[in-house]
Amino acid sequence: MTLHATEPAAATDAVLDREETISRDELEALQLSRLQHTVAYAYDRVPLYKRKFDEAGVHPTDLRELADLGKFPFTTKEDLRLEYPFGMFAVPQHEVARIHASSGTTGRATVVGYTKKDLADWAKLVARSLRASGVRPGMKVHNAYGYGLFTGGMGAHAGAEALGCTVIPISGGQTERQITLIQDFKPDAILATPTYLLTIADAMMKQGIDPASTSLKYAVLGAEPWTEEMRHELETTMNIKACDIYGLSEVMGPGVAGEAVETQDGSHIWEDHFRPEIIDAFDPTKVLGDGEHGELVFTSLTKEALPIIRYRTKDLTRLLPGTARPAHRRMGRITGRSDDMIILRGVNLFPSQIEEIALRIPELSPHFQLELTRPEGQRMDQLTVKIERRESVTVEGVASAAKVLQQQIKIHVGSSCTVNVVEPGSLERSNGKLRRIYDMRPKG
Ligand code: DLL
Repeated sequence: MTLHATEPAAATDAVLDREETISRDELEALQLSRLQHTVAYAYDRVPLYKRKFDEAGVHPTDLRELADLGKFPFTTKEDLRLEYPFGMFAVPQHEVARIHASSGTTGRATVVGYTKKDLADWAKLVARSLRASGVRPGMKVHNAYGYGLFTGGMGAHAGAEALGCTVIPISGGQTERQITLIQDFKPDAILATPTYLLTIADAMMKQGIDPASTSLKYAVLGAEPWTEEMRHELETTMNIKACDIYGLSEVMGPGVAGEAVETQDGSHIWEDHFRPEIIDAFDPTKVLGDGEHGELVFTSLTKEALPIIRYRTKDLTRLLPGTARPAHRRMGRITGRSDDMIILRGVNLFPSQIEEIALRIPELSPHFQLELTRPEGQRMDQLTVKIERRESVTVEGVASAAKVLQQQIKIHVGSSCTVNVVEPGSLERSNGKLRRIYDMRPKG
């Protein structure tokens, strides 16, 4: 493996925002005053919140301490859909400086808006996340998140600019061109989804370029679930430090939480702007304690155009104490989204579990798909894991690797499945958020 001439800058050389270094007590006092403001602001300005609070019999004045947040009703994606397009906005349209939206592949798009101040806060938090992940002012940043209504491209772009970087706004796709620009422009950092970075590394190898030989030193990856095993894969093949960045459009976009390169132990949630909670996904009246697994819920503390109260993300994780930024809690890796969970004969399964297991088997690549079928005349669903072998593996090697994968899935997840090892390059490659699950069961 090639070592770079310039070693990563020491993580301690950065100047942090004041809010990154305050005490937990000071942070919670700030959260309470911002929360009281936000809840009253949402109630006064957004009819949906007034209606929901009134129905639940709560009033903004009931919020006296942070724990009182649990009395307020949740907001869901469905609420945003019903209020399509601008019903959730708390400011007149002329104060909305930008609009983003989800793709809307499964129903109506969800639309979000930002005032000028919201955009400045967002850029500040993305800059904070990038800096935590090792990116420094003056570095060249190759931004391969998709530009457009998706928050990834423009959100990451504004953050990198705010940090003082030179941004290369390539967007997602056109992988050959990405590789040319990485070689010619010599960026220090790359921003992409983990599976798209894998696509880039793979395409480099096909062209005879060693992915470890580029100028890249840092990657800031998010927008989809990924595992420690995938981090190891990308860090070793590309000779980079890879950190996580988390976010969602309804709450802001990328930069709700970001990971520190010196600890690489999960993203710190920027709690001066968002109050997180973990709830029991099946019994949402139960707010869980730190360390317990459940569904992540967010309340915005500073947003003007789209204040969001107790938004149910459907992301499953847990809250952990802060480390590199002690006052800000971390989130554990996201196991998956509750709506991406496969229930196979009573056993719950997430694609990330398969990624974790498969990447520990040296003969198998990180390229896999999960196919769900229900064969004619049968009532039982079947899971087939289609996974590419590594280039270097023999036919005998493949047969035993398939068996190991099948056994490991049975042991660690509890599901029986079929494993189909396929040729390198035969499965669809990611351009952004990768689809892992192909549900071919008869509808209805
Ligand atoms: O994906 C925002 C984003 C862009 C985050 C670029 C990071 C980097 P949405 O399209 O609204 O926004 O999708 C949000 O993506 O609820 C999670 O399920 C998933 N997700 C985002 N970041 C991560 C991550 C953007 N680091 C949804 N790990 C979220 C796991 C993630 N899942």
